Amino acid sequence: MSQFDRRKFLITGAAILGASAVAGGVGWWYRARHMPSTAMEPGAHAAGEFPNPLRLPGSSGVLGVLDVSAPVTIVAKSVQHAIYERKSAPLLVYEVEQDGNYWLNPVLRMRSGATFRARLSNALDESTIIHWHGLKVDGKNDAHPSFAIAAGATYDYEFQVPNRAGTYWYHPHPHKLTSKQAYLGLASLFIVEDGEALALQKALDLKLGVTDIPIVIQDKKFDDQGRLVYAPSDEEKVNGYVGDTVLVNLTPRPYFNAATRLYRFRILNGSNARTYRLAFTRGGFQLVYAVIGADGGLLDRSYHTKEAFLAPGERLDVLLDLSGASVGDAVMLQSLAFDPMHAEGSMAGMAMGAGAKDQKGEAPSPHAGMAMGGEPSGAQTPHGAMLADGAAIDLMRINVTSKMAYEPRVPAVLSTLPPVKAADARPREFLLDLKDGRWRINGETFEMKETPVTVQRGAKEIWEIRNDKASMPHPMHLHGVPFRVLARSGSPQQVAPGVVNEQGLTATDLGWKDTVLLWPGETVRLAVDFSHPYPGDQVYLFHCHNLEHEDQGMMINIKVQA
Ligand SMILES: [Cu+2]
Repeated sequence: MSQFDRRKFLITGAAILGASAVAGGVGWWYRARHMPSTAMEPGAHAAGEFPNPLRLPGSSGVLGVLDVSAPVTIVAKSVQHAIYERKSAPLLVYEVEQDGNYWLNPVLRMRSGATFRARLSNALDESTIIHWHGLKVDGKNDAHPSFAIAAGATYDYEFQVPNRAGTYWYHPHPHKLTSKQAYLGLASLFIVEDGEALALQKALDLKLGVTDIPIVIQDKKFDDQGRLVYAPSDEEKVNGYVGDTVLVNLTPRPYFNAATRLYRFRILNGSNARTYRLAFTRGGFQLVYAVIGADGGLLDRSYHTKEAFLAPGERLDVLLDLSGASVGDAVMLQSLAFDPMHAEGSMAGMAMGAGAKDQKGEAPSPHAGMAMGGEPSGAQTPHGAMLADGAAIDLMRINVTSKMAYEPRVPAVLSTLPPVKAADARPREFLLDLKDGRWRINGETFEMKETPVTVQRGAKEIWEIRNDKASMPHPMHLHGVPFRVLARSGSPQQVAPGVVNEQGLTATDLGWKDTVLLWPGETVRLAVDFSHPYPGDQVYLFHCHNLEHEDQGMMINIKVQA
């Protein structure tokens, strides 16, 4: 079956599930639908293929939860750490020490409205700066690359966090070094809590790191010594750098042992360039799951779906109900196969896209690290196997290992989102395209001191972003100013199974957003409100979160004029 046929096949019979708001949640398990033949059956994989316990956020150590009510010093440095095949190798981390305890890439946690104070100490051998992805801050705290500090220097952050509860994250942002530093390890979550979030945790009996599980998905390449390899070719700088080994919470081929109850997964796509088409599957069936939040916290209600695309930088907050499962069952968190659309007419992307489209695909890679058919497309393991962008990947095996009585009671109303007032908003258009091997925004590539867009403070704008037909997917991220996605049009067919409303939005587009994916030929409309409390002009960034694209200059300054 050709890729095109498969695309058609995948959407046959797809229903819009999101329109049904369901209180409770009993029965999601049984409303699973049979998967297309192109998807793998998790039952076909022995538990032994997922031998590594998922790294969970504890009270310290790697991804440990760190409450940041008091000032912290965050040291960006290289450490020796074993990720791949238990081989100790260099890893870049954000390290925090308190009272003799150490956190590496801590999951920072704080209350909405509190003040965050942190000193970044740069112990790398090159410049860096931290960006607090999704947080509403002034320009000085936002990590514009002009604030990057040299090796050995420090930078002090202090800002009130006005954001509502949500799963935000942090990563480096020095110009032309972001992709490498993030890839080599520098990234983690920043969880903001408020009364509403705590009430939901209580209603669902959720505990962070136990039943409320952060899931950071990143694809990497390792060499034979277990060292991370970041060496994009010129072609990979245009297409994005994809790895052959997919890590969840820095764990390759992880398993998670679950009880017969409901789990929350806060999923971050922390990959440089790979998009995932997320599904939970069991024995050849796609399970229905509930999307309760996206980039900027809870949605108004839960939206049921069987799949959702998640592009680099985006978050998806989901509930999976295992209360109907039996001990011995296994569920796979997967990325289903999709057309990566790297070569929609662009010469530069042609090699990769042609490869993906040539896959005959009846039996795509059963799990990360296995060979894919088709042309070479960038990711090559030490053993010569490849994992093309868009390949089917088994991300994590969830083993149901214990029984418990649990009656899920998901509130019918999760939150209240203000209606989007777009009537008198000022329209502004953006075009994403490729010229001479460089991705551009309205014909521009990044110039540190130039501000191609000036917006008045307090302005309400409608941004209409169009991705050229001859293009590839671009997850566009706006700093400092969250937005709402109003509509998506011109979408490729493969988006259809995840669409939840008449505006063409998918569950990933709902609620407050800071990053939005544009497929080739698509147009999205955003409502952006440039009201803020900070004195003076603020300079923010608008860029592609395919980090190779960003570092190659697919980024512009947005000046918010006081
Ligand atoms: Cu891009």
